[in-house]
Amino acid sequence: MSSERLRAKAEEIASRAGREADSCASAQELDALRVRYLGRKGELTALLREVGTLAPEARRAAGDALNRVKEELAARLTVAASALAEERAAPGPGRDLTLPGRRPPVGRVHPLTQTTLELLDVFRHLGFAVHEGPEVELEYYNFEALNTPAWHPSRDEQDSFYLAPGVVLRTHTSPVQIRVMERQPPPVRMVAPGRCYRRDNPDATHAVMFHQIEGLYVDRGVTFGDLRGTLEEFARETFGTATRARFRPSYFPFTEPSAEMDILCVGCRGEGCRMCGHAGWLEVMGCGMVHPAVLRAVRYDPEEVSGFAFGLGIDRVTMLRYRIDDIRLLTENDILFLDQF
Ligand code: 2U9
Repeated sequence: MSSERLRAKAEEIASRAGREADSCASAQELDALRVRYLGRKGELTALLREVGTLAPEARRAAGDALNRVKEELAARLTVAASALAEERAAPGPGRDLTLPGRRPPVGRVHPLTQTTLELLDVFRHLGFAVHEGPEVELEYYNFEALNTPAWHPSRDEQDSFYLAPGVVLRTHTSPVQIRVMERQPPPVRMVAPGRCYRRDNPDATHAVMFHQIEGLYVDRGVTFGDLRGTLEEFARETFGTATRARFRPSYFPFTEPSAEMDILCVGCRGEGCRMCGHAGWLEVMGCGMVHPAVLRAVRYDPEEVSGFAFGLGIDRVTMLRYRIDDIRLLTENDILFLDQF
């Protein structure tokens, strides 16, 4: 086909498409027309492919001409579409403009995020800086530096997600504190929020991806008393001024001595209920004095400084606050569930 022939054919197609566009009554019809003429298998697109069959010297001019026709038709269809939309919006029979508009669905801040932001406000109020760090961590920062020796169970394949030799999805946010202490001399007073990963069998209280806030205060003369005072104030500001807390001995490789902090059950004020498993107390966080081996790992002198550290599960605090009994609800994206917050 000669280039003149091609050009004439393109014009003919475009004007036919234009006429059809004027008689389209809906956006859907217009879209169908757009596909029929300008789509990958469209009539005009097919013609453009013919340009390749022309003699080389005729190709450029013909190609430009056909592209111009194509762009003009595309513009015409866009104009037709907005004219249709305006027409649809215009007052007319059967269209009651006094009807209220359709309120666009408004999202919510996820309950986990709400809790995280509130907890971070409490810690900022208690003088803690907020630091974040990588979720994909080096084994050294996630384990070694935290006095967790190679034989420690948490280092086993089945407990942690290894991405490569020496590279693991962090199992806690403690590596962030190590990274901060490496680049900052004491005093250090910080919290590190974020996602953590552990190979776990998901059930109502365990998820392979969960959220933590861990905190640390290292300075001269920091005592367990400072730990208690700080965490009891945290509990009052988070769960209410009437909150009572207690500390039970525990064990973590990176703290010595270690403890669990419980609060009087917010459901039954200690009487015993389903929420606290009839214990009257709810375990909310673990804590302890930073192990000297950890201080040495970041070249702090345990003779000079001491520190306390703590860690809490944000998912758990969120479940306590909103009386949620299955952690999976927090990540299943069920709009009916999320709409409550
Ligand atoms: C450094 C030194 C010590 C952080 C600590 C805990 C106790 C703890 C758990 C809370 C809920 C993990 O998600 S959870 O199951 N964490 O109980 N975390 S002490 O100790 C540190 C951190 C950093 C440098």
